[in-house]
Amino acid sequence: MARPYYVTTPIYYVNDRPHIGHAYSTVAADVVSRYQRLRGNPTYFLTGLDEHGLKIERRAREEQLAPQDFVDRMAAPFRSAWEELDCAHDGFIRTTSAEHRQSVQAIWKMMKDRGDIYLDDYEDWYCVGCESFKTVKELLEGNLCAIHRTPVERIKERSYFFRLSNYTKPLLNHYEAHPDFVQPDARFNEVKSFVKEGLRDLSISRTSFRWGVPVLDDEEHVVYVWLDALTNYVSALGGPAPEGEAPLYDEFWTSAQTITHIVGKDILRFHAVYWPAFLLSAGVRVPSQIWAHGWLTVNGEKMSKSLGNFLPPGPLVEAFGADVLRYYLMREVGFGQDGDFSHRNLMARYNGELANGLGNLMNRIVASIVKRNLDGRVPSAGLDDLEDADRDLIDTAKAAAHEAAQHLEALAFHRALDTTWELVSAANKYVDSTEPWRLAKQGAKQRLEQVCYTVLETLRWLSIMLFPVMPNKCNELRGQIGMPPLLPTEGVDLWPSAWGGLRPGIETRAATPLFPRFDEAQERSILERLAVDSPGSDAK
Ligand code: ME8
Repeated sequence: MARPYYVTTPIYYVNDRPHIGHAYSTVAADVVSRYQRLRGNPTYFLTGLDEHGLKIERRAREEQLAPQDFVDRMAAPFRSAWEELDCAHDGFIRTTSAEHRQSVQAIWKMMKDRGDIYLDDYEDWYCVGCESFKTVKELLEGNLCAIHRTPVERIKERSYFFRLSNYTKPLLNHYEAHPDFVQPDARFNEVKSFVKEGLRDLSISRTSFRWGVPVLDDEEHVVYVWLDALTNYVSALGGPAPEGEAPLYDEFWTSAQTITHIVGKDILRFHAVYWPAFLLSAGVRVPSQIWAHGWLTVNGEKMSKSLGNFLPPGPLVEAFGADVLRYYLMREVGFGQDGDFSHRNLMARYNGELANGLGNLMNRIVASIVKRNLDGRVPSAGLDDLEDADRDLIDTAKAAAHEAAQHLEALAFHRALDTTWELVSAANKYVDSTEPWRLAKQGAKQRLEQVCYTVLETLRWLSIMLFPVMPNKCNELRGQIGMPPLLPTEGVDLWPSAWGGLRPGIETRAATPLFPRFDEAQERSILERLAVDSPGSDAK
């Protein structure tokens, strides 16, 4: 049965270049989409750019460019960053596209027809950094935005309002009926408390600048940038549209099994309160889940314009390769928790887990034992001759695959990798205890074959379990054990469950180590190239 899965990232503001925080959300969404595809589910992965609003208009002016020229120029680095990181999105939405503009106007009309939009005077505080209105309660002393620590602006103008206050109850009902609507749970509680206090109507248009989608039938106004931006999730699929008119929208929105919006915790309120309220008003289906991940610091420090320490992903990909960076991002910090990106921890995990763990397992068996003693071929091994140690490793593999799948379904990437690494360690221990080199020396051929087969088949399982996170390394690994690259196919579940898929007799192809270990001199030179100072300097 087809279970269409739709996963999205936030659409990033194009006022700056992509950094490791953006990469974090985008890699997570790519891992989800690759996992769903492996399970045979029709999957659509959307990312894109938020190109309207006062913040962008001002940045364009600073650069002395027309806003459209500015956003066109800024879109390229985002596209290439995701390409470099192997984030294989199906759609890349830009809010300045004509299709998007039509969708925003269509949603506006649906909300208006419902009687939820009215014109009034507006006077309040506004933070351009957040592109959001602020109540006095939310401000720091001196009228500073609590997030950006910059002065908010007083706005007094005629504005269209959305009757958000009418949606307090419907939203609370929706939360009650969908206990997983927001993840993690602690964040969901914050959202519920905020809504329970009662919602104020929301200003959804501006007249004091032009860079946005014009309001239908009143071109003096442009649509509030968050209503514009949130609509991207449906506009990218051709919606909202009557059934049959937009096949992607029918499949991945209206009748999708799961719609997951991955966002940072900074923009949870927009996604968990405003967006479902807009959709309820427009009579459009609400997404299944908003997953708010935590905030990354870099080497112990907040990334900020004033510190000039926005970390771009490009040089890291150059130094370590995309797969290693993806692995580190998914492994280091529990998804949902705040955490730190540390060059030194990346290096430690590379050497400890990838080179010494998985890479070593590969080398010991494929490049060494199988090549030297078994003519480089996958041996045959009967299930009848299994010993306890073999059975234990097979059981560990089965349990790990089952658990890792559950964790990936729940976007607990770090847990999926923990579980998978328990299998890597168990396999290395198995090699230590069965001592295949001794079996070879003793001429215990049958036992040697059994041991090698068990490890090779474990490696095949690992090549699937790790594929969502490290697609290239997994295909390299598969090549070395004589398997073709993984080709996810709709309707075919490729997740490992039956032992013995590796066919005896096929030729292994030991090649360069998957994860060559960095010695101290190499470590130093990489860190120098990445402009990270001497040891310990990033532990602040
Ligand atoms: O908010 N740690 O765009 P934005 C983790 N255009 N994630 C981070 C991060 C960090 N230090 N910094 C950024 C916007 N992110 C709106 C979104 S959606 C309809 C409109 C990630 O360019 C995280 O996902 O400010 C965060 O929510 C997003 O980038 C903010 O990107």
